[in-house]
Amino acid sequence: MCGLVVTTDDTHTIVRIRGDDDHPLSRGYTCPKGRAVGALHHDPRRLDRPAMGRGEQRVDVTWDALLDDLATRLGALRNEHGPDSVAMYLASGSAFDTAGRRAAERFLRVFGSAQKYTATTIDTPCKPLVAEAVGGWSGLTPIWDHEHGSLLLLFGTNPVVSHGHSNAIPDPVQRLREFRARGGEVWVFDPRHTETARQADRYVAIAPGSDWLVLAWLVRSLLADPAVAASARARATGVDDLVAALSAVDRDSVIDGTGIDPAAIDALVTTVRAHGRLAALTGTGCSMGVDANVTEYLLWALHIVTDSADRAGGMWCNPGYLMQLDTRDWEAADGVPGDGPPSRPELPRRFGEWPVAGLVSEIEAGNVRALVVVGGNPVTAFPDTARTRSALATLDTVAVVDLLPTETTEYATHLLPATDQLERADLTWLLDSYQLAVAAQYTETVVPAVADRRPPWWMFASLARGLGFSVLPGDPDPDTIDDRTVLEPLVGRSRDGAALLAAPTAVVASGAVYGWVYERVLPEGGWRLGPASLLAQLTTLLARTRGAEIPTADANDAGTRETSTGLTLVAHRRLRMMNSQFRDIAAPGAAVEQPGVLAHPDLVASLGGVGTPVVVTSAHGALDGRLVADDRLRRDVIAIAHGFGDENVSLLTSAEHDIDALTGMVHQSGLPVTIEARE
Ligand SMILES: Nc1nc2c(c(=O)[nH]1)N[C@H]1C(S)=C(S)[C@@H](COP(=O)(O)OP(=O)(O)OC[C@H]3O[C@@H](n4cnc5c(=O)[nH]c(N)nc54)[C@H](O)[C@@H]3O)O[C@H]1N2
Ligand SMILES: Nc1nc2c(c(=O)[nH]1)N[C@H]1C(S)=C(S)[C@@H](COP(=O)(O)OP(=O)(O)OC[C@H]3O[C@@H](n4cnc5c(=O)[nH]c(N)nc54)[C@H](O)[C@@H]3O)O[C@H]1N2
Ligand SMILES: [Mo]
Repeated sequence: MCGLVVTTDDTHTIVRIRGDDDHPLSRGYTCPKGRAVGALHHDPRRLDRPAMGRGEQRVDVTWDALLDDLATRLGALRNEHGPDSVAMYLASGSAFDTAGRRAAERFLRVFGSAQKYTATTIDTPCKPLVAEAVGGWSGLTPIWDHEHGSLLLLFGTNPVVSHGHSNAIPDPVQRLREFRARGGEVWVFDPRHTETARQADRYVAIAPGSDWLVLAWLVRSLLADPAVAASARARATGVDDLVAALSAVDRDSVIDGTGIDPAAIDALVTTVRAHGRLAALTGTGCSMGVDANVTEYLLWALHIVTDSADRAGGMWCNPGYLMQLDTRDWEAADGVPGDGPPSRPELPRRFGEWPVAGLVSEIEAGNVRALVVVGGNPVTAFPDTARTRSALATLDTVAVVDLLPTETTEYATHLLPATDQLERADLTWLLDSYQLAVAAQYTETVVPAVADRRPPWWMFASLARGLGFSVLPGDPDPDTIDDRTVLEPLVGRSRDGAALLAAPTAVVASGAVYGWVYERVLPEGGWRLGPASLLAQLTTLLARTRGAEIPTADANDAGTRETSTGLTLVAHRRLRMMNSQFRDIAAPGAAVEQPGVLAHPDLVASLGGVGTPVVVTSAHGALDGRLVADDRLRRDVIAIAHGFGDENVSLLTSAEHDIDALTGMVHQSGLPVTIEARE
């Protein structure tokens, strides 16, 4: 998301990387991962040659040999067991490779397989779900109107480290400072006093899993004003259903359930009323929890009730420089999911894919016999690590497209070395709707590809030809074209293709635009504020709140020396990593992140001090780790970042239990855990 200036010498060695001062969105800023792409390019462990076989049997082969063998196997499986015997997992590493991602998706579609899996259902399916249920189209991504807004509420997101969840926020500290310098007010709700909380006007140490209660109280309080309710009815259907459901929320249960100081709750309601319009964003702290869908639903309700949705000073939806969503007509979707995969019929099929939670059982059941992984690391990312590993080991064909060896490439029977960010031309296609402006960037190849690394679009185009079909328009011979040829049709359909190709950095067509969602997308009658499935989940959460307790700030004071219960595990990101990437690659002279179980210093002391080896146990598994003191955390919370190999937090999650019924999302944050010192 950040513009980089890369300096090379005449041997194509990367000698320097810095933030691009002329980039209109990142303005000279880049995070440590950006500065490390040179080290990634030159890393001696990089996959340089196609290889086949596992373990001792693995040998380097030619591209022809690998692609012939893979095409023969996939073709035979399709004939014998049907196209659904071949599955594909597309993940983070493919999200920033526009040509490769599109070619891989098209390959699977034309091959005819329904077995498509992406990282969405282990990250954030609540967002497309709610967009579809409330707005009629899953592709609506609300973006903070940072130039015109005056109030920003952040729930379970830490953009100073992550640079945003579904909003791309490069240069986050400066952005927040500018917003506040113009009179903007920022509130951060997080069980950890985060790097972002340091930039905020108000920090609220909320109990994990209780964001929905704050939002429920806010929406209820606002709708209690008849004038507000009347204006909401003019924009939305279902307002009265929502009001009825929220009548069960009272101030005391909100204070109890969130652990928030009553004065802060009242101040929040007053602040929201005073500002009128606002922007509120969530991240994985909400999207990975039990209350994910309800939180997101109430967040949308808050925007709609305050007339902040698709309006200046609130949230806008970015139609995109490349996709130009505001020039199309959309048919409202009904939100009804398709059936799950045969071994897990209860899992919902949404947005053309099945939840990741179903892939391992599909392999175990013998339905999936070959897996193609494109830029993903299922062994660290999927729930229930041991089961994922065993399932992968049983497959005769696992093709992995990656840059580096990972826990997952151990299981590869076919290893396909890809070109990296500096070795390929690219376009900000999947970021199009997430940007803070209507903007895009096209970049040429910086250095030629090293060794036998190839662009993934070339791999899928060649593989398709071996199977008798094509994934590229006009069926060109992949050996005769380059990245630019593949990207040109997308450039040509953009707002101004010539400007995009000519610009040395990103081009901005405009800042926030409003009103196109009302005009083009909204179903008859406006927003839908009373979708039955979400109201039902809200009602269930409310019933649970009145029946049982949610841990509050000091619930953990009973922690003993050896064990501590009443703890909740939360998810968080690390500055120098991107999931499992960059955990061992840094810019020259910089350090890499170390794994650890983050806990409040009092808890750390009660368990034996910093560095004590501990076992963290959830309902589904156990993890061995070492204690790290973090005085920013609530006492009843521990935090473990995702992406480490041995101290892998996915040892604690399950593909079978704790799955959201509407999305198939694996619960990865807000899990009850215990922790004890290891002997
Ligand atoms: N540096 C870096 N950047 C990244 C990534 C990375 O690994 N490293 N990963 C990328 C990816 S794939 C993603 S999905 C995004 C994620 O982007 P974010 O969601 O912004 O990042 P997180 O650090 O996971 O922020 C989650 C926050 O939620 C808090 N939290 C946990 N539980 C709760 C809760 O119940 N309620 C509330 N209110 N807060 C809670 C955590 O303490 C944490 O501060 O980041 C992307 N950017
Ligand atoms: N328990 C638990 N589980 C989680 C999470 C959590 O917080 N807790 N977080 C979840 C989240 S938010 C996400 S997004 C998923 C992430 O799940 P994944 O996307 O599967 O995980 P990554 O570790 O990002 O793997 C990306 C892979 O792509 C490779 N890669 C990098 N660049 C390229 C490229 O240009 N081309 C190709 N072909 N490959 C490339 C990298 O080397 C790496 O192996 O995990 C989820 N799983
Ligand atoms: Mo993610």
